[in-house]
Amino acid sequence: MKIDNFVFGPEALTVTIGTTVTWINQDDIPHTVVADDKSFKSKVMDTDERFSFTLTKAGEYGYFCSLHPHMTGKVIVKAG
Ligand SMILES: [Cu+2]
Repeated sequence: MKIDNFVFGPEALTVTIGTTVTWINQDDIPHTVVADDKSFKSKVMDTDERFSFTLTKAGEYGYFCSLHPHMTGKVIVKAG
């Protein structure tokens, strides 16, 4: 997953249980990745920093950037 120009790309990602998702901040300004249900939460990522999280439960995980709450994305986790 990348973060660039205030956008998470792709906006929605579908993975299977056990997948580790990595977000890379390719923007010129800091961003975070925070799940709506707080199941994952990055620190503030500067340019080229990354955050990884392994998804171990099926479901839909909406997330946003806590610095720019209009930035949102979603990870859909399906049983393998
Ligand atoms: Cu942001």
